[in-house]
Amino acid sequence: MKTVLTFGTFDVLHVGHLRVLERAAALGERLVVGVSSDELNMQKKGRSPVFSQAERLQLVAALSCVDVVFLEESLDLKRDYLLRYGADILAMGDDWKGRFDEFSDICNVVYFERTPAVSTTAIIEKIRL
Ligand code: C2G
Repeated sequence: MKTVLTFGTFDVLHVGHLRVLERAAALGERLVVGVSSDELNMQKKGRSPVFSQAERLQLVAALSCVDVVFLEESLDLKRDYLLRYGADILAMGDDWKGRFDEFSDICNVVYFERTPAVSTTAIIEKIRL
């Protein structure tokens, strides 16, 4: 049974998130998703997510393509997470292209094209107007 792992914040869940998760799930039999903690998001993006980590975990876990969710608490623990969940494949959007190639010694690393013209930032802006 092939396990696929992916990471992300998945704030204000949208179709770009869904597509990358569905494509990742299609690569194997079990999809594990590391959802960034609120604190990690603050470090990565300099702002708090709109939805809390508990809400984001709940939303991602409810998707039919997702089998397991866990809280990603540090960017430096990727290798530990991959080993802990027995990942055969690490799948990420291509905004991270090349950034995770160092893990190709323990799993296959694949990057998917991002869905164009949809982003959490754009949605926040649209609502704000
Ligand atoms: N994504 C996508 N198309 C979009 C928007 C997002 O394919 N229009 C993908 C991203 O490429 C990523 C996933 O959806 O693979 C989650 O996106 P984010 O929530 O923005 O994730 P990010 O904060 O970049 O976290 O350790 C790495 C991270 O935690 C990634």
